[in-house]
Amino acid sequence: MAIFSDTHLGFEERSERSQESFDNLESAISLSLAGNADVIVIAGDVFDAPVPSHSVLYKSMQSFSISKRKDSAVSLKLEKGGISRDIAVSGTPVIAIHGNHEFFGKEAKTALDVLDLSGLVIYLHAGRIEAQKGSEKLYIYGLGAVPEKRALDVMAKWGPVPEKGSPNILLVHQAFKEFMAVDDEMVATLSLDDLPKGFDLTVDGHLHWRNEQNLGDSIFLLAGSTIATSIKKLEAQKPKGVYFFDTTSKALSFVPFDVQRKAFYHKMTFKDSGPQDVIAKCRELILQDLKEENRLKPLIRLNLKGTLAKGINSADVNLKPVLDEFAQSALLSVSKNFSDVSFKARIEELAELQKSRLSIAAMGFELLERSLSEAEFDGTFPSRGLFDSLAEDEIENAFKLLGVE
Ligand SMILES: [Mn+2]
Repeated sequence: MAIFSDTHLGFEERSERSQESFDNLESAISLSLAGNADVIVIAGDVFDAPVPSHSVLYKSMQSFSISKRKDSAVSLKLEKGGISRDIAVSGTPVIAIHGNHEFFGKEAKTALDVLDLSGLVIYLHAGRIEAQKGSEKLYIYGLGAVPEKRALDVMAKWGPVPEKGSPNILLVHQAFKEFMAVDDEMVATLSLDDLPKGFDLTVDGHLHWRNEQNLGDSIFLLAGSTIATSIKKLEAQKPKGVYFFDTTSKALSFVPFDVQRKAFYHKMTFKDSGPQDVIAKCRELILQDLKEENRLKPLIRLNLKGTLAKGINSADVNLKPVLDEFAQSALLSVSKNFSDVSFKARIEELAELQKSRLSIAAMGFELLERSLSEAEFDGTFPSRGLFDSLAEDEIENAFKLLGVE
């Protein structure tokens, strides 16, 4: 079985990366066929937009049609809501669940419904597929993305029960608490502990970096995306590609794409720096990234933090000449998060902790004061008022007290 996720077809439809999502899907399917996969599964966010344009839909269908180049010996049966029906198989079947990007209400038909009707993809949601090859059976359960707030309830209500004596796979597309940073806007209700028991492998999409983890006898796999969208540190470190799950040995392996765009992420922390220091450091890192062999223009993301010299503010650091200099050789993005802004982020982080029911009061006034001193504020602001505002979840008021708006 071949596994990948988050193909985000149509990503940046109008930029110079417009072909990349399709090229990578084609690479993923080609690798799957070369690896003799009987079935291909995708864990959601097949499309980047809930309503893809006709040309995105057309190109997607073209790319998926590659799966017809090699026949698989499996027969498939869909079981959902007490009904069971055979699915006609041609080529190597592709089974997909929807992600948060392509779901917009129970009643509406999604782009995946269109692909399902065309016979290019089998769209699975809140059901299971029995895949049979000779005397061997495999069960693939799938639950498309649901709003994070409801994920825990929906999972419990659906309550998939794995089939004894056969390998069982579960496909989901949700955030899991264990993988979320405190300051992340994606709030999770599910923990790994909430996963239904007895599955040999759970595949999760959504989080675009890859990770494999053993949970007792089962494996929890973050499949990762096939394309870098927003570049996070975790994502930049690992190449994109396809996983293979051997249903007999229960072993997982990974095959990277032959050609892929490299991504570099740099968090740089400055201290009392002037614009020239910042610019020089940025150039140095970009040049270093460009020394590597890059068959496609690499993505380079610079996250600038820390403090600038007295009297210098963020706007004084003009990176336009650097961006222009490397426009032909890299896809650069820079975010300037120097002290004032990062302080705001820190307050938001504290507010987030408060929301997650770790009360501000429990964390203590002390922690807040430490955070404030790290942010190098001059100590003339009303700490206690700020503390109270945060404890009452009055974030606007907290910003006001600090003059950060
Ligand atoms: Mn996604």
